[in-house]
Amino acid sequence: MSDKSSLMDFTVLTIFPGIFNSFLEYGIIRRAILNKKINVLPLNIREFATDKHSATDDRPYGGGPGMVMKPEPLSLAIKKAKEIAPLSKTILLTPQGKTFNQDLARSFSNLDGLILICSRYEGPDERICYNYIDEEISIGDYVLTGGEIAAMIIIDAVTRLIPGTLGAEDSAEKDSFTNNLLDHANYTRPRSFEGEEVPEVLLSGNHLNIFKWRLEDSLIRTFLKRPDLLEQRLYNREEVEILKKWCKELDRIIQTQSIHSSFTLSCNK
Ligand code: 21W
Repeated sequence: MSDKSSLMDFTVLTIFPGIFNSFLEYGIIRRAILNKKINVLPLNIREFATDKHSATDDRPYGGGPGMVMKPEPLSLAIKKAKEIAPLSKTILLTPQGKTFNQDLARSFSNLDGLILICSRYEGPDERICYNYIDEEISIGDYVLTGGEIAAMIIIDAVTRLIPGTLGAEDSAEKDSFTNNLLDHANYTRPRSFEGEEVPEVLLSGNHLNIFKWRLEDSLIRTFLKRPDLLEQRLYNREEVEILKKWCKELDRIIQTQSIHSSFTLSCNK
């Protein structure tokens, strides 16, 4: 059952197209390409250079360190990319962009294609941004040497959200961040490893109890590791019950604790 309309085009503009080779040869990305779910085409910006040295960069007007990406090769490369994949959205990867996250990945996964422009040096001549760019995206607040890894991250995160790219039992719906909960812990054989046992409930075969244990584990882990996520979500009755149970449990611990500390204080008097 091939669905041609769902093929997503990623056209990548870069001066280092070779960086993408191994990325495209493995795992889910490789399978998505083989199954015609995605198309990834790196274009070498240098091939669109207009001067005799095929220069893609030049010195900044106003002086200063670093080089700027020349506008002419980039504009020609973008025009070519739009010819190849006319319905694509054009994205400039830049530290100044909006921070990429799972919500953006989800909205990108519904598009016909993305043209991903990888900057190098100090980035492109600003005039490229005026008429050629739909959106500027960053992958986080740290400094890279160029946009290629950012492009791979976006291709990776978006591809696995395209229906049919993950294995049958592997579903993107239960992912962390899809519902603002971290994954529960996972265990496999052996039952005993370096003196640590697999939680008993997971061996019980009781699927309701296993489901409840995993939900509770997800909530605990999110509370401990990413409490910011818990504030962004809505809770169903079952989750509220789990949270109330902790409140009671913590309350009990606190009560006992305060008795001990007042005891300590009175001893020190
Ligand atoms: C890094 C380009 C630093 C320009 C002030 C003036 C794409 C990226 C990139 C890069 C500079 C992304 C400076 C997160 C990233 C990317 C290359 C500025 C120094 N400061 N997401 N000049 N982080 N980075 N150069 O770096 O192309 S998405």
